[in-house]
Amino acid sequence: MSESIRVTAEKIRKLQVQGARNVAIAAVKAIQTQAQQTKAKTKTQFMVELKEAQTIFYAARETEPLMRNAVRWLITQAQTAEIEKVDVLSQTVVSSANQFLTDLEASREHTAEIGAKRIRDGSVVFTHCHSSTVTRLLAKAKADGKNFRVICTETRPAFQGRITAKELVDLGIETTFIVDSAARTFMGDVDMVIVGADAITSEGNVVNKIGSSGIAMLAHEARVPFYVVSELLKFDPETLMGECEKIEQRSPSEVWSEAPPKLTVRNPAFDVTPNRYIHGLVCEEGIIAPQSIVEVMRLRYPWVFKQ
Ligand code: RUB
Repeated sequence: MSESIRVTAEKIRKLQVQGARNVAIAAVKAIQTQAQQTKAKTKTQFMVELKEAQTIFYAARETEPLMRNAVRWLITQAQTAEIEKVDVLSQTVVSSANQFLTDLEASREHTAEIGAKRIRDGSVVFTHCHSSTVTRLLAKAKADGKNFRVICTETRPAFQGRITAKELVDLGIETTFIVDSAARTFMGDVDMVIVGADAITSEGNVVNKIGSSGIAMLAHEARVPFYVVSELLKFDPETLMGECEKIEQRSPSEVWSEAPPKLTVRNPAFDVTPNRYIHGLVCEEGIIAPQSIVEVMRLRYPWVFKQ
């Protein structure tokens, strides 16, 4: 296995690279590096290397369909290219990876432009965990001259909310930081909730950081619109075929490193927010009903359905 794959997968596993987009970008870049440094002599050997990388990345974090879709797309580009020479195949993977990253960036920009229009002057926005897509949207709203405040959660047990808080403060956005369990206390002060996504199922349910579904229910109770902002490629095509999105179970030691030996500690990384609690899915195609995800995917990314 190439060093770039091993090192990157380890960083992803340890949350040194976190958030669905960053995970996907890191995997794409590592495969690009592997393709550049390949020792394969034939197309068959080259494809074996790519498949090994795929297995390793899929296992690194199991609730990451954006990464899986990205890796699968790269492999298909190499597989279907009528090219046998390894150096030309390598160039194909390198340029396909560049194209994927450029398109992903363009999607985020467009999504941020669309979502920023929903931030009202003088409003209070609530967010949970760290989503680079949410931060981008808020940065765009700020750049557009909107004046708003943000309440963000700490996000136990790995404290990703601190990344959000630092980024927002650096952007000059007035930000209040709370522990996750204070969400209901503050929901009455909030005009809208925006969270990111790790996975979107065929029914339009959204998998995101643990606690998101509870926050969605609190928002529902307080009649506060709950938006999810996400690239469409976080859709998991396996869910259309009956699979449930797997929820990554992380090490109990992240919750309590010196827990009493007989105590059971559970640490699910994500939960599922049912579509009925989601006001809108903000994506590169606009603000859509989460239930329309399959239809929109078939139009925009038909290749996702080809296994
Ligand atoms: C991060 C998380 C984020 C999504 C979206 O969880 O749940 O909301 O991944 O992020 P973790 P982005 O820290 O466990 O990876 O918008 O950056 O893709």
